[in-house]
Amino acid sequence: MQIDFEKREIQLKVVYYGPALSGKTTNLVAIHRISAPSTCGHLMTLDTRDDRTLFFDLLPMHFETDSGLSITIKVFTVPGQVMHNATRRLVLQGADSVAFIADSQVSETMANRESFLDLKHNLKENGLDIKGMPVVIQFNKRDLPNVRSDAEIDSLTSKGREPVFKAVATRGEGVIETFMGLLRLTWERLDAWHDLEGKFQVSGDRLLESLSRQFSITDREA
Ligand SMILES: Nc1nc2c(ncn2[C@@H]2O[C@H](COP(=O)(O)OP(=O)(O)O)[C@@H](O)[C@H]2O)c(=O)[nH]1
Ligand SMILES: [Mg+2]
Repeated sequence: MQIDFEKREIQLKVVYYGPALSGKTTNLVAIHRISAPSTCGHLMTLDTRDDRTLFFDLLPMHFETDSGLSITIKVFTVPGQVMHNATRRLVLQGADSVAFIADSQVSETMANRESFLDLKHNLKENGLDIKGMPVVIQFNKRDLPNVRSDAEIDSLTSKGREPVFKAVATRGEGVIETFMGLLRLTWERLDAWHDLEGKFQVSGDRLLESLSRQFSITDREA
């Protein structure tokens, strides 16, 4: 995070992490589609022909709160393929929080687990600890057959520390909920460290309210 108290500016970096093809890019595409044009910059995606992210995607977002606080959020994805570990590690540098996008299909259970371990490992390599990092988990592709049951995911949710969201990213369902959940957690953590509320006179609730107005209601799930 970068803070400029005089200019009342905050810059955040959030990372969408997860196994290959779990829907990280699709989440960014949906956020971009639903966002007010004034909020979202150009979505930069670097996909290879076989539909797999080669390097990373970047979606820059910018908005102002009612109290005149200027917030820039850089949303990155990492490439899920095992071979791109160096890129994943690089993208994680300086991250303020992570959305872990899991693939709900039963066949992908192992790939999810390996990617989560890989996240832990790469955080450690960057001198970070997963316990100190705000992380939310999204179980995506809820529309497909042969996915892990709601009961199973609810049970994982109650056992884990991370907030869990269910999504169908291709339809935009659960995408904003995941993103807002991530930002809530990010703000809470940074506020605890830097007293942002005291310094900028803006509460997490007010901030999220300002942000949620940047998303068009019509495109969101009912
Ligand atoms: N059925 C279904 N397919 C999805 C969903 N989200 C993503 N996909 C598809 O999964 C494939 C990989 O998605 P992508 O976002 O490129 O994955 P990434 O490698 O994590 O960036 C694409 O063909 C998407 O259309 C979903 O919620 N449901
Ligand atoms: Mg991708």
